[in-house]
Amino acid sequence: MSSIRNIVILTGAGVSAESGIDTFRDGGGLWEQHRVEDVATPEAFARDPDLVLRFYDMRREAIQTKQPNAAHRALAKLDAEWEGDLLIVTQNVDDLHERAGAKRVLHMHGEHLNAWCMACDERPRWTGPLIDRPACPECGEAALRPDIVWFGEMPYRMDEIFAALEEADLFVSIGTSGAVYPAAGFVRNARELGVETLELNLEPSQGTGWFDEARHGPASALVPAWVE
Ligand code: BJW
Repeated sequence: MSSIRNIVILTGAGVSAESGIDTFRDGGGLWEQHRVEDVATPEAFARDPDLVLRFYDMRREAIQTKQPNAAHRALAKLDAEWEGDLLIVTQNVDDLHERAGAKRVLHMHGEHLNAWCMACDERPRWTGPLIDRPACPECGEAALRPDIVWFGEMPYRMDEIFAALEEADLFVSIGTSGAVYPAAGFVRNARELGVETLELNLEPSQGTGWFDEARHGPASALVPAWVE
């Protein structure tokens, strides 16, 4: 990596799989007879808020029992030691990158441990359930929803992500199927900008052909080996 100074790392559910957090598409993405595409939408929330809130309450509770794995720890070490620019853009809504010690993390699809108040637009830290419609600690309205980017909603901080890609020398995609846009398009954006690209994934992703290099295997082995 001698000629590399600025790095953008995209992570997906595969990086947390070995911590015991289910991925979306490996097992069919089913939960209570719904595909994630049918549960994680504003329309689903309007149609059946109890179903959607239970889905997220269950997962918010579960992630708090999980621990970072060797892939999270290797990325945190790289973040601590890398002197150039580095940005971990994660599609994951868990907090395992941060709990491993990473600082330069951007959650483009939101965070389980935040709620979003639809009345006052605040995003209070939230570790408990939302199903009982608790009051927003800022404005008192019972208008909290998960702070999660659903299908059809705009992912967060896209300007910062594209600015980082423009400055990058290396783009690394870890543990993501390449099925969900705009993240799935970052490898093409990077290629167009002349950025070197590397995939680290259990198996070839949908976009694997776009990468300059692809290595396949579990993130807990591939990521530490790449970081060393
Ligand atoms: C391992 C491993 C191990 C396993 N080690 N690896 C038609 C064409 C193009 C686009 C669209 C279209 N129709 C609609 C769209 C847009 C839509 C979209 O992409 N839909 C697709 C289904 C086609 N996207 C949107 O709506 C987004 N918004 C948007 O586009 O706004 C407009 C816009 C345009 C241009 C610029 C900017 C904005 C919003 C997307 C929101 C995604 N939200 C979710 C749900 C979050 C809530 C929740 O958690 O419930 O985010 S969907 C879900 O998928 C979640 C994930 O972050 C995301 C990506 O999944 P990920 O991480 O890749 O997981 P998996 O399961 O798919 O893959 C895991 C991988 O790991 C696999 O490859 C395994 O092999 C691997 N793996 N174990 C290493 N141990």
